[in-house]
Amino acid sequence: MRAIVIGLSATAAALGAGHLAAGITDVRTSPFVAVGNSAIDLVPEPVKQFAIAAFGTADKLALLVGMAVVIALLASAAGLLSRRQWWPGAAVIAAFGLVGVGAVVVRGEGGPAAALTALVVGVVVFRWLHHVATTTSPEHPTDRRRFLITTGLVLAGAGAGGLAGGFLQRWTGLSTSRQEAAVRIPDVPSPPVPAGADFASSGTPTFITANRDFYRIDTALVVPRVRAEDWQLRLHGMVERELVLGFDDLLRRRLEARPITLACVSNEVGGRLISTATFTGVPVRDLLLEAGVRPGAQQLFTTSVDGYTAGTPLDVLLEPDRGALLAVEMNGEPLPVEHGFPVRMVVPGLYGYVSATKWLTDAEVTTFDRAHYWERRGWARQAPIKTQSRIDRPRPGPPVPAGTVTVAGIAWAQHTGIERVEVRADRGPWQVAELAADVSRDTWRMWRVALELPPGEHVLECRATDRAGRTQTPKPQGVVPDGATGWHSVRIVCR
Ligand SMILES: Nc1nc2c(c(=O)[nH]1)N[C@H]1C(S)=C(S)[C@@H](COP(=O)(O)O)O[C@H]1N2
Ligand SMILES: [Mo]
Repeated sequence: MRAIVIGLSATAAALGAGHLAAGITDVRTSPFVAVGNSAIDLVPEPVKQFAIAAFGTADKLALLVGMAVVIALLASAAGLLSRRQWWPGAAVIAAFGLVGVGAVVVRGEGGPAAALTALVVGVVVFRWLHHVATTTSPEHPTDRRRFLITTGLVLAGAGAGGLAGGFLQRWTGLSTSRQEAAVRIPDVPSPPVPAGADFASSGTPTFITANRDFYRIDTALVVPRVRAEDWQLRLHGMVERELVLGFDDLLRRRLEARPITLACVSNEVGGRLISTATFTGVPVRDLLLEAGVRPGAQQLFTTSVDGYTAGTPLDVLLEPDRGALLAVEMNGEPLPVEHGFPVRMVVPGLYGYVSATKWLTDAEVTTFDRAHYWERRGWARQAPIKTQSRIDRPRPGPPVPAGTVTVAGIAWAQHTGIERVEVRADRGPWQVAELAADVSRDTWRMWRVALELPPGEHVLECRATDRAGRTQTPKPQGVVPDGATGWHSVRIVCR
């Protein structure tokens, strides 16, 4: 009996802690829900049909009840396994925690923090209660009381944690808001990405970066939580008509979808702060024309809910074919919270810090007199993305077989396009690389080339030339104030 109580209490503590951690840190679902969602995905179609037929709209409830029963059984089993030593039961709880971590990670539903918290709390509490139970005797009244009080405290804590987590999640209501936004955002056809757009088989990234792999840069200690229903944008300043738009007002306008490669000015030569997604949103130009930009205005000064600011030149935003968006979707789903839900800006061809304001809430048409966040900290006011390239394979590491070595990587020159990539080994002659299918001048371009390399150490270098005829300068420059330059080089050993 005590054994079962221990198993159930520790599991309750784990779930409560997981729920609380999800409420505090995680932006989508608690580990319990993630496991449930995975169960839904894993269940074979006929069983799903049966469940829907049998339980109707209560099928989700049936699943949750079913899960609760399974968990209670596992928890009891964990307790019973541990009548002598503490660790077999703890191992069962840890295994279940790992399933939770796996479910969250595989589904890309935010970090594993909440599930890990649940795992750790479950194991620690289990060990603790087991210790209390084995050092007290059920016959002795004070010992009995001590065990009951400890268990009671654990259960109360679990309940409070679970309630607080639920409250936090409802209070911010973000997951619901995102789900509802997904339904409200109209389907916008985006140009299909052709099959040969990447050389992932040769070691380049995939052409489209999955949302969970997309690089992330911001100054936010805690990710701002804005529900779509509460979102508002004020477009004001040097305009004829000030616009105040809610999320649905935005959705009533013309939406476009297209792949865009974002890059961070802090990306070192060879760095990873570059990713590509299909963004869906309202053209910034449409909104600027609607508001009517007054003569003399120079920049669109955008502010996020957490006070971050960026300044984007109006002549860029007003170019008829620039394609800057107030984006609401990234790869077909509402923006992930950490990527700016519900609305962010993206401007092809400009580094993120001057253009890609996340959690956007204010846009002022103004002059360059107003300095934006990074400009005040010594970075350039204007920052077009520099033509660059990177070697992805081979990378320094264990020796690779000598002979034919395929060198592959990426090149980018957003809004201009890549014309040519060349690669050389050991300062020998440049060899022109094969380019992957051309998708758009606003996205990166993958390349590869086969080099003949004898055994020994080699230095590989690459350089890109864009469609404006500019070849990457070999001159190394750091990321401050407007982006790094220089050729990416990789030292490898062939054997
Ligand atoms: N609100 C806000 N928006 C921001 C930033 C920020 O710190 N806060 N960082 C910018 C920078 S420097 C970059 S490179 C891009 C990164 O966008 P991502 O995190 O979606 O990749 O967002 C931009 N937008
Ligand atoms: Mo950045």
